[in-house]
Amino acid sequence: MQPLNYTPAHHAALKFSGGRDLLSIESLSRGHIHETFISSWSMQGETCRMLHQRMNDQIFRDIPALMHNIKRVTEQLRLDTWRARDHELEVLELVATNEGEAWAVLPDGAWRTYIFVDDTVTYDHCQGIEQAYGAAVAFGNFQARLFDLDARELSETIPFFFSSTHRLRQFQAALRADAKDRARTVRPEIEFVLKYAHLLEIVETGQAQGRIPVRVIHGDTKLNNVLFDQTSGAARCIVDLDTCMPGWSLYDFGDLARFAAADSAEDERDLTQVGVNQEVLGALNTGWMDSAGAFLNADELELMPLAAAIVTLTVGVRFLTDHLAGDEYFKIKRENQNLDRARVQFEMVRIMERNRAASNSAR
Ligand code: GN1
Ligand code: MG
Repeated sequence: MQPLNYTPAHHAALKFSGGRDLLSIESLSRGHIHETFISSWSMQGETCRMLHQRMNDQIFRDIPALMHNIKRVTEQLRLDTWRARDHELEVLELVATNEGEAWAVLPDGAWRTYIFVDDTVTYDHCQGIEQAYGAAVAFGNFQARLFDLDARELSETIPFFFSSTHRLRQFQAALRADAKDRARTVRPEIEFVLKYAHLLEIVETGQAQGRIPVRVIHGDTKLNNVLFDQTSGAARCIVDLDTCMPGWSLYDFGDLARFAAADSAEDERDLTQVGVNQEVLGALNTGWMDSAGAFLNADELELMPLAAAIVTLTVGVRFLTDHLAGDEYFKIKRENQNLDRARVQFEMVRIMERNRAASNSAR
């Protein structure tokens, strides 16, 4: 009999037991979307760990499509038809349910499980240029390994997820609705979005003109989605494959720069702490060119210097939209957290655009 104090997470984990004994399970505070738990198991004297997630089906409305993408992507990563250069990335491994399914449906939602990758660490703040370079090479190689996967084989699990122009329209709709009467308190932020809105069109215009191709991308290249080896510090595995879907290569580079080159936390309240580390940005650029550089076309290369500002603004617009709508999308732990997140992104865009103007005029 199962103990009475078993939580929904215990019940979910047991769906993936595969004959092992569950030793413990605890929650892991990670990401803005799903709920994550880590469990320990024993089987014939050996112990192992697994990572379980209750998937957010309000955000990912088509769980079968989401899991199809993840299965297809991990399969392709294992093939490595492109032979990503000099790189030994480990591929995230899904654990099937005891019935052999890719996920389990329980009364509280849909759950999936991965093998926990042991002896690795993640970083919310970049530790230096070597690490930045390593992360960029890892993400660049990740895209390279997926180069031969036809993007049409994957579903767009969140419609228009990467579309910056769609994000702008969502922002305008939230502003018109002003459900929480917050618009009057965020006038400077609204002005900022309107002032820089031209950045949001660039990539999609490039696609419409046939210059910017759609590729399979990771879609959430935050530094903390790279697992680094605890001992050697090398990038070992890329996680969070939820948004692996058709998109623009530039967005992966831009999102990596947004996060890894940031001096402050994503939700820093003191804007004087916000900054863009130029050395880190340089190392990210080199790492990306040393990996993804092998397949990027001339138009993508030309837009590289703009990618970070475009994605940072897009993510900032999403945070501000959610603040206006009443924090329905991104989990918050305190009041105004999404507004603070938006402000940090906007401050970074300001800095990035200032630096770009300065380097253009120095030419
Ligand atoms: C969300 O939950 P997390 O941290 O993996 C979001 C990303 C945003 C990011 C901002 C599915 O990712 O798109 O860039 O927050 N994921 C989804 O920190 O919306
Ligand atoms: Mg994510």
